[in-house]
Amino acid sequence: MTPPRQPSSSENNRPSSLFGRLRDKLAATQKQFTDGLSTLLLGKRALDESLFEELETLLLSADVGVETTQFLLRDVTAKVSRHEISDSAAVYNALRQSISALMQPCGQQLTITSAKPFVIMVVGVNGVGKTTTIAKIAQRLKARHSILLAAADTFRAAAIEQLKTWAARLDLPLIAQHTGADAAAVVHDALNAARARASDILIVDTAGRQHTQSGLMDELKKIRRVINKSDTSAPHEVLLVLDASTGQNALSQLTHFREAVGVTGLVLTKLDGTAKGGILIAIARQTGLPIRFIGVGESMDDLREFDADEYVDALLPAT
Ligand SMILES: Nc1nc2c(ncn2[C@@H]2O[C@H](COP(=O)(O)OP(=O)(O)OP(=O)(O)O)[C@@H](O)[C@H]2O)c(=O)[nH]1
Ligand SMILES: [Mg+2]
Repeated sequence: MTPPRQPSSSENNRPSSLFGRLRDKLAATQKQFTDGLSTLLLGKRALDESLFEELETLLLSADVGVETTQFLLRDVTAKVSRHEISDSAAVYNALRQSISALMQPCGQQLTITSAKPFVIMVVGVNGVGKTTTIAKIAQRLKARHSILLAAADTFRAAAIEQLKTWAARLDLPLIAQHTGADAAAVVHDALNAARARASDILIVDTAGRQHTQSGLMDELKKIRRVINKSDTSAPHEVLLVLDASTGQNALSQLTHFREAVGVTGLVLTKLDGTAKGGILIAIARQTGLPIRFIGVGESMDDLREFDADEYVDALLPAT
Protein backbone atom coordinates (compact mmCIF):
# COMPACT_ATOMS: atom_id res chain seq x y z
CA MET A 1 0.00 0.00 0.00
CA THR A 2 1.35 3.41 -0.89
CA PRO A 3 1.07 5.81 2.03
CA PRO A 4 -0.46 9.24 1.59
CA ARG A 5 2.32 11.69 0.89
CA GLN A 6 3.04 15.15 2.14
CA PRO A 7 4.78 17.71 -0.05
CA SER A 8 8.48 17.94 0.79
CA SER A 9 10.11 21.26 1.57
CA SER A 10 11.75 21.45 -1.87
CA GLU A 11 8.44 20.62 -3.46
CA ASN A 12 6.78 23.53 -1.73
CA ASN A 13 8.87 25.88 -3.81
CA ARG A 14 7.54 24.55 -7.11
CA PRO A 15 4.19 24.24 -8.79
CA SER A 16 2.85 20.92 -7.53
CA SER A 17 1.29 20.12 -10.91
CA LEU A 18 4.76 19.89 -12.44
CA PHE A 19 5.66 17.33 -9.81
CA GLY A 20 2.56 15.35 -10.35
CA ARG A 21 3.26 15.22 -14.03
CA LEU A 22 6.85 14.02 -13.75
CA ARG A 23 5.68 11.33 -11.38
CA ASP A 24 2.97 10.34 -13.85
CA LYS A 25 5.46 10.27 -16.70
CA LEU A 26 7.71 7.93 -14.75
CA ALA A 27 4.81 5.53 -14.32
CA ALA A 28 6.67 2.31 -15.04
CA THR A 29 9.53 3.10 -12.65
CA GLN A 30 7.03 4.37 -10.13
CA LYS A 31 5.05 1.19 -10.14
CA GLN A 32 7.93 -1.15 -9.49
CA PHE A 33 10.46 0.90 -7.63
CA THR A 34 8.53 3.56 -5.77
CA ASP A 35 5.61 1.36 -4.81
CA GLY A 36 7.99 -1.48 -3.99
CA LEU A 37 10.04 0.70 -1.66
CA SER A 38 6.98 2.15 0.03
CA THR A 39 5.52 -1.28 0.63
CA LEU A 40 8.80 -2.64 1.92
CA LEU A 41 9.91 0.21 4.14
CA LEU A 42 6.90 2.17 5.19
CA GLY A 43 5.02 -0.77 6.66
CA LYS A 44 6.84 -1.07 10.00
CA ARG A 45 9.10 -3.98 9.05
CA ALA A 46 11.81 -5.27 11.35
CA LEU A 47 15.34 -4.27 10.35
CA ASP A 48 16.54 -7.81 9.66
CA GLU A 49 18.56 -9.45 6.94
CA SER A 50 15.53 -10.30 4.83
CA LEU A 51 14.53 -6.64 4.65
CA PHE A 52 17.95 -5.64 3.32
CA GLU A 53 17.89 -8.54 0.86
CA GLU A 54 14.54 -7.39 -0.49
CA LEU A 55 15.82 -3.83 -0.65
CA GLU A 56 18.83 -5.01 -2.63
CA THR A 57 16.59 -6.88 -5.07
CA LEU A 58 14.42 -3.81 -5.57
CA LEU A 59 17.40 -1.56 -6.27
CA LEU A 60 18.91 -4.08 -8.67
CA SER A 61 15.64 -4.59 -10.53
CA ALA A 62 15.33 -0.80 -11.04
CA ASP A 63 18.80 -0.99 -12.63
CA VAL A 64 20.61 0.93 -9.96
CA GLY A 65 23.46 -1.51 -10.68
CA VAL A 66 25.53 -3.75 -8.42
CA GLU A 67 28.17 -1.24 -7.41
CA THR A 68 25.77 1.60 -6.64
CA THR A 69 23.33 -0.73 -4.86
CA GLN A 70 26.17 -1.96 -2.59
CA PHE A 71 27.20 1.64 -1.96
CA LEU A 72 23.67 2.66 -0.95
CA LEU A 73 23.17 -0.41 1.25
CA ARG A 74 26.52 0.15 2.97
CA ASP A 75 25.51 3.72 3.68
CA VAL A 76 22.18 2.70 5.19
CA THR A 77 23.45 -0.31 7.17
CA ALA A 78 26.26 1.82 8.62
CA LYS A 79 23.60 4.17 9.96
CA VAL A 80 21.75 1.19 11.46
CA SER A 81 24.97 -0.01 13.15
CA ARG A 82 25.56 3.44 14.57
CA HIS A 83 21.97 3.37 15.90
CA GLU A 84 21.11 6.43 13.85
CA ILE A 85 18.29 4.42 12.33
CA SER A 86 15.95 2.18 14.25
CA ASP A 87 12.96 1.51 12.02
CA SER A 88 12.22 0.81 8.38
CA ALA A 89 10.67 4.23 7.70
CA ALA A 90 14.00 5.76 8.75
CA VAL A 91 15.71 3.44 6.26
CA TYR A 92 13.45 4.90 3.56
CA ASN A 93 14.44 8.43 4.53
CA ALA A 94 18.14 7.57 4.77
CA LEU A 95 18.02 5.97 1.33
CA ARG A 96 16.25 9.02 -0.01
CA GLN A 97 18.97 11.25 1.45
CA SER A 98 21.79 9.12 0.03
CA ILE A 99 20.24 9.06 -3.44
CA SER A 100 19.62 12.78 -3.31
CA ALA A 101 23.25 13.44 -2.35
CA LEU A 102 24.39 11.29 -5.30
CA MET A 103 22.08 13.06 -7.77
CA GLN A 104 22.80 16.67 -6.78
CA PRO A 105 26.05 17.08 -8.77
CA CYS A 106 24.21 15.96 -11.95
CA GLY A 107 21.69 18.77 -11.78
CA GLN A 108 23.67 21.33 -13.79
CA GLN A 109 21.66 22.88 -16.56
CA LEU A 110 23.03 23.58 -20.00
CA THR A 111 24.15 27.20 -20.13
CA ILE A 112 24.44 28.85 -23.51
CA THR A 113 27.47 31.14 -23.34
CA SER A 114 28.23 34.08 -25.60
CA ALA A 115 30.44 31.92 -27.87
CA LYS A 116 29.19 32.39 -31.38
CA PRO A 117 28.11 29.99 -32.59
CA PHE A 118 27.68 27.94 -29.42
CA VAL A 119 28.24 24.48 -30.88
CA ILE A 120 26.32 21.50 -29.53
CA MET A 121 27.39 18.13 -30.89
CA VAL A 122 24.88 15.34 -30.26
CA VAL A 123 26.14 11.75 -30.13
CA GLY A 124 24.97 8.28 -29.14
CA VAL A 125 24.19 4.78 -30.34
CA ASN A 126 21.44 4.00 -32.87
CA GLY A 127 17.86 4.86 -32.07
CA VAL A 128 18.37 6.37 -28.61
CA GLY A 129 16.52 9.56 -29.56
CA LYS A 130 19.25 11.95 -30.76
CA THR A 131 17.34 13.57 -33.62
CA THR A 132 14.07 13.86 -31.68
CA THR A 133 15.94 15.35 -28.71
CA ILE A 134 17.62 17.91 -31.00
CA ALA A 135 14.17 19.01 -32.18
CA LYS A 136 12.95 19.25 -28.57
CA ILE A 137 16.02 21.26 -27.50
CA ALA A 138 15.77 23.54 -30.54
CA GLN A 139 12.13 24.22 -29.82
CA ARG A 140 13.03 25.11 -26.23
CA LEU A 141 15.90 27.44 -27.20
CA LYS A 142 14.56 29.08 -30.33
CA ALA A 143 12.56 31.77 -28.57
CA ARG A 144 15.76 33.30 -27.22
CA HIS A 145 18.43 32.25 -29.71
CA SER A 146 18.92 31.95 -33.46
CA ILE A 147 19.60 28.31 -34.23
CA LEU A 148 21.12 26.46 -37.17
CA LEU A 149 20.89 22.68 -37.52
CA ALA A 150 23.50 20.49 -39.22
CA ALA A 151 22.50 17.11 -40.67
CA ALA A 152 25.81 15.32 -40.13
CA ASP A 153 24.05 11.96 -40.07
CA THR A 154 24.73 11.33 -43.74
CA PHE A 155 24.45 7.58 -43.36
CA ARG A 156 20.83 7.17 -44.35
CA ALA A 157 18.67 9.34 -46.60
CA ALA A 158 15.86 8.96 -44.08
CA ALA A 159 18.02 10.51 -41.37
CA ILE A 160 18.59 13.68 -43.37
CA GLU A 161 14.88 13.80 -44.24
CA GLN A 162 13.92 13.38 -40.59
CA LEU A 163 15.98 16.41 -39.53
CA LYS A 164 14.72 18.39 -42.54
CA THR A 165 11.15 17.69 -41.48
CA TRP A 166 11.88 18.91 -37.95
CA ALA A 167 13.67 22.02 -39.29
CA ALA A 168 10.65 22.85 -41.46
CA ARG A 169 8.23 22.25 -38.60
CA LEU A 170 10.26 24.43 -36.24
CA ASP A 171 10.99 26.97 -38.96
CA LEU A 172 14.75 26.66 -38.51
CA PRO A 173 17.51 26.73 -41.12
CA LEU A 174 19.37 23.49 -41.83
CA ILE A 175 22.64 22.61 -43.55
CA ALA A 176 22.63 19.21 -45.27
CA GLN A 177 24.34 17.40 -48.12
CA HIS A 178 23.54 14.24 -50.02
CA THR A 179 23.42 10.78 -48.43
CA GLY A 180 26.89 9.34 -48.07
CA ALA A 181 28.60 12.76 -47.99
CA ASP A 182 31.53 13.22 -45.61
CA ALA A 183 29.91 14.08 -42.27
CA ALA A 184 32.84 16.28 -41.27
CA ALA A 185 32.44 18.27 -44.51
CA VAL A 186 28.78 18.91 -43.66
CA VAL A 187 29.86 20.22 -40.27
CA HIS A 188 32.53 22.40 -41.89
CA ASP A 189 29.85 23.91 -44.18
CA ALA A 190 27.51 24.37 -41.25
CA LEU A 191 30.14 26.22 -39.19
CA ASN A 192 30.73 28.63 -42.08
CA ALA A 193 27.00 29.10 -42.57
CA ALA A 194 26.51 29.72 -38.83
CA ARG A 195 29.16 32.47 -38.94
CA ALA A 196 27.74 34.00 -42.11
CA ARG A 197 24.28 34.09 -40.56
CA ALA A 198 25.55 35.11 -37.13
CA SER A 199 23.66 32.17 -35.61
CA ASP A 200 23.82 31.90 -31.84
CA ILE A 201 23.70 28.11 -31.70
CA LEU A 202 24.70 25.33 -34.08
CA ILE A 203 23.32 21.89 -33.25
CA VAL A 204 25.01 18.98 -35.00
CA ASP A 205 23.07 15.73 -35.47
CA THR A 206 25.30 12.69 -35.93
CA ALA A 207 24.64 9.15 -37.10
CA GLY A 208 23.93 6.58 -34.42
CA ARG A 209 26.83 4.22 -33.96
CA GLN A 210 27.85 1.40 -31.70
CA HIS A 211 30.95 2.19 -29.73
CA THR A 212 32.47 -1.01 -31.12
CA GLN A 213 32.40 0.36 -34.71
CA SER A 214 35.86 1.88 -34.73
CA GLY A 215 35.52 3.44 -38.22
CA LEU A 216 32.41 5.29 -37.15
CA MET A 217 33.95 6.36 -33.87
CA ASP A 218 36.86 7.77 -35.89
CA GLU A 219 34.36 9.72 -38.00
CA LEU A 220 32.96 11.21 -34.81
CA LYS A 221 36.45 12.21 -33.66
CA LYS A 222 37.01 13.83 -37.06
CA ILE A 223 33.79 15.86 -36.70
CA ARG A 224 35.00 17.01 -33.30
CA ARG A 225 38.40 17.99 -34.72
CA VAL A 226 36.78 20.02 -37.51
CA ILE A 227 34.65 21.89 -34.97
CA ASN A 228 37.62 22.45 -32.68
CA LYS A 229 39.77 23.73 -35.54
CA SER A 230 37.27 26.46 -36.34
CA ASP A 231 37.06 27.54 -32.70
CA THR A 232 39.39 26.11 -30.09
CA SER A 233 36.72 26.49 -27.41
CA ALA A 234 34.26 24.38 -29.43
CA PRO A 235 32.36 22.12 -29.32
CA HIS A 236 30.92 23.88 -26.29
CA GLU A 237 28.74 20.92 -25.44
CA VAL A 238 29.07 17.28 -26.43
CA LEU A 239 25.70 15.80 -25.52
CA LEU A 240 25.53 12.04 -25.20
CA VAL A 241 22.00 10.72 -25.58
CA LEU A 242 21.31 7.50 -23.68
CA ASP A 243 18.17 5.38 -23.78
CA ALA A 244 17.31 4.86 -20.11
CA SER A 245 15.61 1.55 -20.90
CA THR A 246 18.89 -0.05 -22.01
CA GLY A 247 19.90 -0.24 -18.37
CA GLN A 248 23.50 -0.91 -17.42
CA ASN A 249 24.66 -0.95 -21.05
CA ALA A 250 24.21 2.82 -20.98
CA LEU A 251 27.23 3.00 -18.64
CA SER A 252 29.48 1.21 -21.10
CA GLN A 253 28.26 3.48 -23.93
CA LEU A 254 29.09 6.42 -21.73
CA THR A 255 32.64 5.22 -21.08
CA HIS A 256 33.37 4.72 -24.78
CA PHE A 257 31.85 7.97 -26.07
CA ARG A 258 33.52 9.89 -23.28
CA GLU A 259 36.88 8.47 -24.26
CA ALA A 260 36.33 9.20 -27.97
CA VAL A 261 34.82 12.68 -27.95
CA GLY A 262 34.82 14.01 -24.40
CA VAL A 263 31.17 14.02 -23.36
CA THR A 264 30.19 17.12 -21.34
CA GLY A 265 26.49 16.47 -20.77
CA LEU A 266 23.88 13.73 -20.87
CA VAL A 267 20.32 13.30 -22.02
CA LEU A 268 18.43 10.26 -20.68
CA THR A 269 15.52 9.45 -22.97
CA LYS A 270 12.55 7.11 -22.76
CA LEU A 271 12.22 7.37 -18.99
CA ASP A 272 8.47 7.23 -19.58
CA GLY A 273 8.50 3.64 -20.73
CA THR A 274 10.94 1.92 -18.44
CA ALA A 275 10.94 0.35 -15.00
CA LYS A 276 14.69 0.91 -14.98
CA GLY A 277 14.77 4.59 -14.00
CA GLY A 278 17.41 3.68 -11.42
CA ILE A 279 20.08 3.86 -14.13
CA LEU A 280 20.26 7.61 -13.44
CA ILE A 281 21.42 6.85 -9.91
CA ALA A 282 24.15 4.52 -11.23
CA ILE A 283 25.25 7.16 -13.73
CA ALA A 284 25.34 9.79 -11.01
CA ARG A 285 27.40 7.58 -8.70
CA GLN A 286 29.83 6.43 -11.38
CA THR A 287 30.32 9.61 -13.41
CA GLY A 288 28.77 12.66 -11.75
CA LEU A 289 28.34 14.09 -15.28
CA PRO A 290 25.66 16.75 -15.73
CA ILE A 291 22.33 15.30 -16.81
CA ARG A 292 21.08 18.20 -18.92
CA PHE A 293 17.71 16.81 -19.93
CA ILE A 294 15.44 13.83 -19.49
CA GLY A 295 13.05 12.59 -22.18
CA VAL A 296 9.69 11.45 -20.88
CA GLY A 297 7.73 10.86 -24.08
CA GLU A 298 7.60 11.32 -27.81
CA SER A 299 5.92 14.72 -28.01
CA MET A 300 7.84 18.00 -28.25
CA ASP A 301 6.96 18.98 -24.69
CA ASP A 302 8.28 15.73 -23.28
CA LEU A 303 11.77 16.99 -22.56
CA ARG A 304 12.56 18.24 -19.08
CA GLU A 305 15.57 19.99 -17.71
CA PHE A 306 16.92 17.55 -15.16
CA ASP A 307 16.30 18.74 -11.64
CA ALA A 308 17.82 16.44 -9.01
CA ASP A 309 15.29 17.36 -6.28
CA GLU A 310 12.36 16.93 -8.61
CA TYR A 311 13.62 13.54 -9.77
CA VAL A 312 14.24 12.26 -6.24
CA ASP A 313 10.83 13.53 -5.14
CA ALA A 314 9.19 11.73 -8.06
CA LEU A 315 11.09 8.52 -7.41
CA LEU A 316 10.95 8.50 -3.59
CA PRO A 317 8.11 10.75 -2.46
CA ALA A 318 8.83 12.47 0.84
CA THR A 319 7.04 10.85 3.76
N1 LIG B 1 8.77 7.13 -25.39
C1 LIG B 1 9.77 7.90 -25.78
N2 LIG B 1 10.22 7.82 -27.04
C2 LIG B 1 11.24 8.61 -27.41
C3 LIG B 1 11.86 9.52 -26.52
N3 LIG B 1 12.85 10.15 -27.19
C4 LIG B 1 12.85 9.64 -28.45
N4 LIG B 1 11.89 8.71 -28.59
C5 LIG B 1 11.56 7.91 -29.77
O1 LIG B 1 12.67 7.09 -30.12
C6 LIG B 1 12.65 6.83 -31.52
C7 LIG B 1 14.03 7.08 -32.10
O2 LIG B 1 14.28 8.47 -32.06
P1 LIG B 1 15.34 9.20 -32.99
O3 LIG B 1 15.36 10.63 -32.52
O4 LIG B 1 15.09 8.95 -34.41
O5 LIG B 1 16.66 8.45 -32.54
P2 LIG B 1 18.15 8.66 -33.10
O6 LIG B 1 19.06 8.47 -31.94
O7 LIG B 1 18.25 9.92 -33.84
O8 LIG B 1 18.26 7.41 -34.10
P3 LIG B 1 19.38 7.15 -35.23
O9 LIG B 1 19.60 8.45 -35.93
O10 LIG B 1 18.78 6.10 -36.08
O11 LIG B 1 20.59 6.66 -34.50
C8 LIG B 1 11.57 7.73 -32.10
O12 LIG B 1 10.41 6.95 -32.33
C9 LIG B 1 11.32 8.74 -31.00
O13 LIG B 1 10.01 9.28 -31.02
C10 LIG B 1 11.36 9.59 -25.16
O14 LIG B 1 11.84 10.32 -24.29
N5 LIG B 1 10.32 8.75 -24.86
MG1 LIG C 1 18.92 10.35 -35.75
